[in-house]
Amino acid sequence: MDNSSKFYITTPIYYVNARPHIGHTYTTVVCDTVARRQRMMGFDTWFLTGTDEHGQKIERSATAAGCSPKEFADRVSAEFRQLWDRMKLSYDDFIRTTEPRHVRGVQQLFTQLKERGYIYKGSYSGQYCVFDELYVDVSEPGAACPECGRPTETVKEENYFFKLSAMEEPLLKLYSEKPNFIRPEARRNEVIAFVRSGLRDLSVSRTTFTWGIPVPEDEQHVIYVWLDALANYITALGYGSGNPKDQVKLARYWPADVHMIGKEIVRFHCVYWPAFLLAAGIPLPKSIVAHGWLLFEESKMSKSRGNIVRSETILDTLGADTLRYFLMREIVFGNDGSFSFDALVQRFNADLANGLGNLSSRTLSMITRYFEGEIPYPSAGARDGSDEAIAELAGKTISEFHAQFEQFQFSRALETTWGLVAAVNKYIVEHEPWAIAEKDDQDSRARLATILHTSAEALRIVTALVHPVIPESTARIWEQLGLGDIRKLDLRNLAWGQLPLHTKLGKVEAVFPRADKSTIERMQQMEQERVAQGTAAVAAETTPEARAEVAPPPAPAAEPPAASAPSSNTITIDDFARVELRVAQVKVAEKVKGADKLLRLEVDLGNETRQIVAGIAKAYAPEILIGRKVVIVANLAPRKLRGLESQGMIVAASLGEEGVPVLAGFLEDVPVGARLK
Ligand code: ME8
Repeated sequence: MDNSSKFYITTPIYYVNARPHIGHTYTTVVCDTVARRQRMMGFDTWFLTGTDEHGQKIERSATAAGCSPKEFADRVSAEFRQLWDRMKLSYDDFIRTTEPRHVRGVQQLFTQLKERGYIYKGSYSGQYCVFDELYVDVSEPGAACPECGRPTETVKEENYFFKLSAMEEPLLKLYSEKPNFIRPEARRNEVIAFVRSGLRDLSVSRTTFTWGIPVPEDEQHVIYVWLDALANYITALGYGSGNPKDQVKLARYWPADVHMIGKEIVRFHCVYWPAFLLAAGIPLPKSIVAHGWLLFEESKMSKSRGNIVRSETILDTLGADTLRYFLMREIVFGNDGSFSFDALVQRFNADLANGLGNLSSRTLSMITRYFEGEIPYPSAGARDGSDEAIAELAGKTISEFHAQFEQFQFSRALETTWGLVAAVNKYIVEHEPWAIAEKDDQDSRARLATILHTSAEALRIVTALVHPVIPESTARIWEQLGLGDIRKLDLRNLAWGQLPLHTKLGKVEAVFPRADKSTIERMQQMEQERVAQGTAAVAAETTPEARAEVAPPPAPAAEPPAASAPSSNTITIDDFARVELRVAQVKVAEKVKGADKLLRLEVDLGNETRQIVAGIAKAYAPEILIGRKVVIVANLAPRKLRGLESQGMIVAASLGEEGVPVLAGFLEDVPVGARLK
């Protein structure tokens, strides 16, 4: 991180078409942790988050929910903000793209780009993915989006275009001159390869819907949602305001030090955003840092997959610090990481309840018991090598923690710190201060004082270092140590030996609750209830088409329409019982050569693996199916498609005239092999 005295960090602004889940919480918590530490390191810090509220996707979600886009956006944006407030996240500003300050700023940016000759009018005909809000390079109407596999829509419009092609060379120069502009390295390489493959001009306006920011002086057009959204990073600081007073923040904090994002929006941030800024003559952010995905049941947690976990469930049981600690410790920043309630509780018990919790309650309660609650004096004569070893390790921990944290290696920084926690817990067990306390002689008393002083000093150092990660519990430990308000701590000066002697401890009490199997069950139950409530709410609010996406009714996809039903159109329960519907998990998915509609899948049924050939290639990219649980007709007679034996059929809703398939799935976790009855 750059070492000037200001620090500006941003999260992506989240779409309001989905309620917040722990994937959004992950990015926001990482930024909150970084912002908190920067403040403790003396930086004048500005932390921005917010919501992205325009575009066709939101407009459609609102229509499906039977309300206006603004009403819809108000509701979901408030949910995000309430969650961040409940988690006591330390954001300095929350921007909504429907706010006048943002609208004004985006129009100003558009005008600036046009005046500088980077925007021109032309016509566009091609495919658009509404889900990704992205123009895609596929030619066939309805072809699958290469990013997400959903069917694209044909757009024929007169549009404004941004001269992205002119930015190819300047961007490549930027990436090579500023190797830290995109992190981590793997993402940087992907972006460079993408730009080297050639950039085409980008359509930056739409006329087929209205939920967006009007193009200045040509109000039939609304500004492309990504140009709108990306500008939030400057409009929130006052860019575009006519009033110089509003622009103080812009002068102070821009350029951003870190734009933190998930890896799926790298192209927008690392290609489009710097291109817009270069063209507008606005300084570039210092770095864009992309993290991996939080997976649940092996695939990316997202509303559309229905495999989300809500932060509220964890807040209601184990508290915000537990969730924060888990996200920062368990996920190796930059990589994908899995979430499970089991892993959460295991991590909590091992590191927080038993690790730090134990160190804190043992040390502080022994000081209370044996020294009337005052930090004792560690006399030089009573010291030995083991105390020195702890002091040395603490010093090393401080420098390693800082170095690792600065490199965004949060998990390693915490691992390092917990190395100190474990060493001190071991030191306490080995020295048995409770046994020494039984002896009355002066030497034992002095030794006891030294051991407890050493433990308390190490506890102080750990508490200070991890305050940005688990702010609430460390603030409590700090108070129990008798050190007052931890927010006043300057982390730059943290060193061994600063614990003031004879400090009177505060009231000592356990900081972390206990968790066991019943906690996991409680969380799972809460999730299921939330999902059920959510589904009921969505079902009540949405149109039949949208409902089909939430809970797709079974219909054949790979097969021709079923043989005509009996005239009454009813079957008996016995007829139905003959159809063996089972849950299976996709292990392998690949395109079938020469058949652009077919995918070859290998699915796990629990006790066997089946090959299924399914006509879903136009709606699903193979890679997004891996790990997904699907429903199959398991007792269908095998048949050959393109020379491949299909041993069953995958169940999907069939939408529209073209019969676009939407796979059947479950919102709750279901075991592989389970039978549907
Ligand atoms: O893309 N794992 O908004 P969005 C990790 N509005 N992070 C996740 C995640 C997961 N499973 N799911 C979401 C948009 N995120 C645009 C951004 S910015 C100018 C406009 C986090 O609601 C992650 O940070 O789809 C990801 O990039 C972001 O939420 C996407 O949020």
